[in-house]
Amino acid sequence: MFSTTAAIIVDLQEDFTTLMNGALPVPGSDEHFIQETAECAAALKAQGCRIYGTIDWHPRDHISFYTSHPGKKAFDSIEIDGHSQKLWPPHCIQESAGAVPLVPPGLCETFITKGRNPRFDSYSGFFDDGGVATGLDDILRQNNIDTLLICGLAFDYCVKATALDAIRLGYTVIIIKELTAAVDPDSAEQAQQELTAAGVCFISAASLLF
Ligand code: VGL
Ligand code: ZN
Repeated sequence: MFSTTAAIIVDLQEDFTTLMNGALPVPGSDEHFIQETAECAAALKAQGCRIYGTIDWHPRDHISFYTSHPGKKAFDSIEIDGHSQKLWPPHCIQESAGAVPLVPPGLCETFITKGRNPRFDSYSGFFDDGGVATGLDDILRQNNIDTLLICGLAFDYCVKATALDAIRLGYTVIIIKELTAAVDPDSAEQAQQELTAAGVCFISAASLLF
């Protein structure tokens, strides 16, 4: 029944979790959260839903790291090419333990990497800030996917950006709200409003599992 639906698990990686004491831990990303996500995704997969993962995959000198901007601190914001960029602690460095996805082996068909270009950030799983596609849209189209269930980290950054791009690309987008967690409650509230205005729906995990 889920033949044209895919689930996208966004950036469920060690560095974003409190469970693994990550470099940029998102509040609420504890053992229970990781387990619930794995269970829900496994149940969806058993019903024919394809599961994909995105992973943040940064070089050491990535533009989003405060360490790449002398004199700046973590969580400062700077202007880059006319947009505001938040500066993060170094996280999800390619090949490092912190970049490892916390998803059971074999659950995801593919992991789509993003944020590989040192000059551009990429909150969205579809395009980086320079407009370069990650390949996720092509993969979904090749598999006749028209509807996306989205969960993962962080709700107010990468989940939001991925969902908004998905809407622009013409997908029906449903966020599994309790299987997301936000960096900050204020930006989460704003994200919720933006997503709703864009036509994104919200659903509980329980209502997907019969
Ligand atoms: C993310 C901040 C920096 C995310 C990635 O996955 O939401 N947030 N890089
Ligand atoms: Zn990042």
